Amino acid sequence: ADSLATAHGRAGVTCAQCHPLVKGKARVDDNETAPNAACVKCHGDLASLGAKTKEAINAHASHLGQIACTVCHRGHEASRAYCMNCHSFDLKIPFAAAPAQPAPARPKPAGKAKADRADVVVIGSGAAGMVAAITAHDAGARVVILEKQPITGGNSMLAAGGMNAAGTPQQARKGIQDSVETMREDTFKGGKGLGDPELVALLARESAASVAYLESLGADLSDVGRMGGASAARAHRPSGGAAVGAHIVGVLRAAAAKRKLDIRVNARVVRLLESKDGRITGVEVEGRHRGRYTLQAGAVVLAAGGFSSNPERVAKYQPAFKGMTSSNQPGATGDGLDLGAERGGELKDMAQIQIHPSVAAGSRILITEAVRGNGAILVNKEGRRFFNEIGTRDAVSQAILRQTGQSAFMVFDEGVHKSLKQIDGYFHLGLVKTGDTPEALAQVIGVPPQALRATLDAYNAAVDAKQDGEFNRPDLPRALRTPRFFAIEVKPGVHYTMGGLRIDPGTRVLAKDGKAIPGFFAAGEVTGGVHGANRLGGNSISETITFGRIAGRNAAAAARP
Ligand code: MEZ
Repeated sequence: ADSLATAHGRAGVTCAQCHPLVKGKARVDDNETAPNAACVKCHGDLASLGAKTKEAINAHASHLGQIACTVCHRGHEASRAYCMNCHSFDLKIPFAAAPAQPAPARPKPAGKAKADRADVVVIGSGAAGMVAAITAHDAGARVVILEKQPITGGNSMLAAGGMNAAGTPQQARKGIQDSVETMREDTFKGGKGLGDPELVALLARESAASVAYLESLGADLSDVGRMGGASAARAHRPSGGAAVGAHIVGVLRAAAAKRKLDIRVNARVVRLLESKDGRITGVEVEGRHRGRYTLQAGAVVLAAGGFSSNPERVAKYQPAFKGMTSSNQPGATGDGLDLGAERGGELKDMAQIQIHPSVAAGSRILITEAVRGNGAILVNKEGRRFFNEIGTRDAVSQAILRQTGQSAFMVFDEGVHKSLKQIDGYFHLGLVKTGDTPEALAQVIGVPPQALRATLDAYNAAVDAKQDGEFNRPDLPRALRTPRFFAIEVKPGVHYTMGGLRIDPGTRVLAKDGKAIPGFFAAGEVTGGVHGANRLGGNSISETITFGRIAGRNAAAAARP
């Protein structure tokens, strides 16, 4: 039996080279800073390793950005590529299956004796948490971010299609007619009237300022596309149509690093601390190495995300979604909801769970709605269109589930491919089938060739006439005539949980009696009320930035009145 640590030992690397002693003791650090620095010193950083890697799937240059070596390469236990949480490639990683050597005695947990203090503790490091932390820091608060996963970014890291905002300079430059009122109406209507009207209005009103805020941190949100259920193109994303999430998370990581924010990964919050009079006063944490410790705080912001990666909880609220794949990162299990509910926070709309129409069949890989937004159509196994492709997600998903095999082919041409950089990634992952003609594509995917040809001819005629008589698709951005032709088989997958903790427009968490719980704020998917019964594509990142900013500002004020 061998492990990375024993192999290093054989090569003459001493324990102290990876675990240097500080005043004669090994430093207990959930971020594993020293072993990671040692990896980089000997092997180079991720960027240089990425440049050297020859394999087609280059785990050292992934969409997860600059993550620590020890996320995948474990010293005293079996290694595992983090990518494998979602992907199923045949990635070779040294010491993957080798049973680990008995680990050297673990340093004793520091325990409660060594309690920390911060002004604001933020739980979760997706966009909502990062923005709340950066905002609170900029307002003068001492902030700690706690993240249970070994990497930062949460689900925001995987966001693809864009960030909705109305009334932006980007829209004006492209001549797009939109308004805050239209975004408000679309969002409320998309959520079937179940959304909290004040929160919906706030989302729309602040959306352009949130885009400007991200730009002030260095984000590129110059491309604008249209998403399902939106009356106008308002999904902002990087130029060329690159994925919005990885870009924004990179920008937020850099902004946090510039401010030297105290970010602790591998640090799971197990309990919110409460004073006798019901104020939230901090958290109890279980660190991977540090063990249990407490962190007192003037205010806590919960930004721990939703529960789409918790199949049991999804099935409890929506038995019909039992066994469905999910597009979410593995940490989206809903622990934050439990933390908040245990302290009296009211949960609302918990049964409102969104399935996204297009997850690549047999995988967890989301095929962004932006592909349809930029012109792709959905075709069934009989080679026919069956629905308005840019309808709301609930409606499109249900339409797919009614088709043979409960799946559909997303069909597009080179014109759509060229319009959206993200599509390159689907080719890279081997998800795209190709044909020089519609008939050739039909042969490859096993649908009747004449039917697919007729479907494309009818669709192109509708685009020319600017009128989709058959399915009433409101936006027909381009005809599908430019060879080659492509298809990705898609099925609905659990994507977003609309329910969560009830908050007021100041992001204060509300108890069942409608009163705010002092010192307790929440933002992002862990909250309920913004999206009602169905979230529109592009509204999630918008929500995380807008409500993250408010939470950070108000938490800092509450902590340092
Ligand atoms: O907001 C989303 O969930 C989104 C835009 C997803 C996508 O299809 O890209």
